[in-house]
Amino acid sequence: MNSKEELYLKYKFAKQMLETEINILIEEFIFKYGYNPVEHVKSRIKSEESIMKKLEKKDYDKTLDNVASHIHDAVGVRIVVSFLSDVYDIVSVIKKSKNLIIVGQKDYIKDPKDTGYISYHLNVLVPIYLEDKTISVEAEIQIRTIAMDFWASLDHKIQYKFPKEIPLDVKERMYENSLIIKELDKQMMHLNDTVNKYEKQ
Ligand code: 0O2
Repeated sequence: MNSKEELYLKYKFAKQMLETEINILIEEFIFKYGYNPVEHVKSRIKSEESIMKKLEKKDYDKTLDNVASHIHDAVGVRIVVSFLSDVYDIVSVIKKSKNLIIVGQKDYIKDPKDTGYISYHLNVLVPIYLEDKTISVEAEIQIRTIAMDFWASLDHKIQYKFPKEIPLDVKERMYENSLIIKELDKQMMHLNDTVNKYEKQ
């Protein structure tokens, strides 16, 4: 296996490649449809501390081999869009990319997690063209609306605040709020569709 430095260099290259590919796909979409569905795009390489915590949670030894085989989101990109339908438009654009290979997908919009977490995840292989060979690095793309992102940010903060056990009332209220978020996203999408029809008249 590579050294830690080599592994992180691969993650760095994969993040750069993925950012470029996603920016191109979004710009092409805007050119084609005359509409920008994207609010913002954020990318990151998972910190060593978070990677180690995740291995521990999954019951794996903290080895580089295990990082390479069991951490699927060391490189991550989050695309935040305006409306629910935009999530699926962006998913379909990414799936059509000739440069990315889809190796997994999780539709937590159709099947939210028990916590209430709603989002769409795509796992992709990103090609990296080195001097003497081409390698692939896995990355996770999270696509969600602003409302889903709002919920996930607070949930993330709560998880940090209560690393051992989240109080039951907090858990329950977050779950109830996720239902509100889901309904709000539907309402906003329908309202936006209605407004678009007015524009066309
Ligand atoms: P962080 O700090 O955001 O990076 P697998 O990929 O199948 O081996 P994993 O990684 O649990 O297992 O898969 P999954 O379900 O796709 O979750 C990966 C990431 O989704 C998480 O990464 C979070 O970013 C996000 N996520 C999943 N569930 C929740 C949730 O209940 N609340 C929030 N706020 N985010 C969630 P990390 O490494 O757990 O966290």
